[in-house]
Amino acid sequence: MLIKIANGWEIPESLATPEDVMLNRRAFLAGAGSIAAAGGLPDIAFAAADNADPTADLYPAKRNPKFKIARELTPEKVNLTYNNFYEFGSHKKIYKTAQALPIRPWEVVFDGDVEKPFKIGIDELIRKMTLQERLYRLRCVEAWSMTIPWSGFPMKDLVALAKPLSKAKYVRMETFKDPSVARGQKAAWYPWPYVEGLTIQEATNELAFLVTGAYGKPMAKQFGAPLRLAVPWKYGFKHIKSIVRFTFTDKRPKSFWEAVQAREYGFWANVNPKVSHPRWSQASERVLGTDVRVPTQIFNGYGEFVAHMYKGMEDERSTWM
Ligand SMILES: Nc1nc2c(c(=O)[nH]1)N[C@H]1C(S)=C(S)[C@@H](COP(=O)(O)O)O[C@H]1N2
Ligand SMILES: [Mo]
Repeated sequence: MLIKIANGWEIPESLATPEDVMLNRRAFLAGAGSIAAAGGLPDIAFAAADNADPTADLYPAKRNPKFKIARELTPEKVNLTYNNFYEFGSHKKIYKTAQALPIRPWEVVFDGDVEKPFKIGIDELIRKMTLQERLYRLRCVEAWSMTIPWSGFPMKDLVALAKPLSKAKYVRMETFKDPSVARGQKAAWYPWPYVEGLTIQEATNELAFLVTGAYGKPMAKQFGAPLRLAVPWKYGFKHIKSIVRFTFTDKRPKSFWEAVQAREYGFWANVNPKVSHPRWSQASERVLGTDVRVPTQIFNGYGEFVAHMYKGMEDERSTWM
């Protein structure tokens, strides 16, 4: 187990099944002030992931039991209607505007320090990989969290496909850029497109995961379809959405948020409850879909997988920002 079952808010992983999500959703929707009670959600929130998706037959993917969690899954409806995706607005209710994103055809470019640069269609890429499901927690730098059943494949499999040269030390990832569908990209004060980066060591860590689906089906556009990153020991902003390019490089990439405000959002962004954001504490987090706050954990509770990568850097504030 990653987390000892010690507190009342922790439940056994065996309860965190899709059925449980259904039960939770019912309980949540029955609760006072729920969105549904306020008049129902437009069906468009679920426009996700219907049978029209060319990879729909690959879901649900087999769950990998190695990645256990001790929290309930966030109800799908909560997750589908509370998102950060600045391309579609700087607020959390972007699920409707995000439906404008065309996710087929979708090409992904591999370039930089690789044996041979190439481009591949998303369906061909997904079918080269073996999909699995992992239950991961997500801790946003804004001090809220969710638990999500992602489907996808290990990033190390994608790195192997890319065949980086030994001089590559980092992988830089880029989101699509198309202000005609993503109106947020008309905001010229942001350095579009969204960019994120990892070291090659991080990208090939077994936790680093490329997400293609969620809740047992191809993922919804608001989650970052058709390809999004999950690095659960890092703050949410590292989880770049709707990726179109992987560039291997010997230079540390400057990420979108680092370019906006380097003092607040650094390259490493490893979760640490003891290192405050310059404007708020990171000691605890609001669990979306519930009314509880829980203590935040070092590396978001994933230290056993990742702490070794940061040996000797523990005292550097920048490791945590
Ligand atoms: N392209 C892109 N990726 C992004 C963002 C964004 O604005 N644009 N927001 C990030 C932030 S701050 C978080 S917390 C997560 C949110 O993912 P979710 O909406 O699926 O919860 O996506 C990350 N990936
Ligand atoms: Mo975030």
